[in-house]
Amino acid sequence: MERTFIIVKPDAVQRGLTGEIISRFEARGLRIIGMKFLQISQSLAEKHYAVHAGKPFFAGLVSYITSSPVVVIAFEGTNAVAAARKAIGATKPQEAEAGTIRGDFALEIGRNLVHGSDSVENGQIEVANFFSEDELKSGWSRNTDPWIFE
Ligand code: DAT
Ligand code: MG
Repeated sequence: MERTFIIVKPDAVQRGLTGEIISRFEARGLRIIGMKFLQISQSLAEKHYAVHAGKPFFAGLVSYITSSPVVVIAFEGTNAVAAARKAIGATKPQEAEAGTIRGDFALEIGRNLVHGSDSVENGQIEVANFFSEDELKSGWSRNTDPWIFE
């Protein structure tokens, strides 16, 4: 089953939007396989955002993501990566459609509330960066699964 990695970012936790954001993915049908509340270290932030190292916004991005606790979640489901990205909306909140998390709750790129993996490969890598395999309940089943997965 495809996996994706979500961060409910510091601004979302501080603003009391944690439940709202998790519920968007849960209601879509994605199945939680791991979830933790933690403050991301400098080194883990730099690893997670390594693709952006050297860009002008990198220092601010690392400082923001490490500034306060976050909720990290591993989800699995059919097309989990694309489904979560659709629910999140465009990187720049002013371009995000209404009905998406960023389109409904955010205004600025540096306070865009939520991270979601951008490819199936990165989904695997990011889940592994934040969770050990024994912290994941991969493949557990919900009684509702036959009503979500065909
Ligand atoms: P996304 O979070 O939608 O996957 P991304 O991977 O391109 O976007 O960038 C990661 C984060 O970095 C993004 O959520 C906000 C920040 N960011 C990206 N581009 C930026 C820019 N041009 N100026 C400021 N922050 C930026
Ligand atoms: Mg990204």
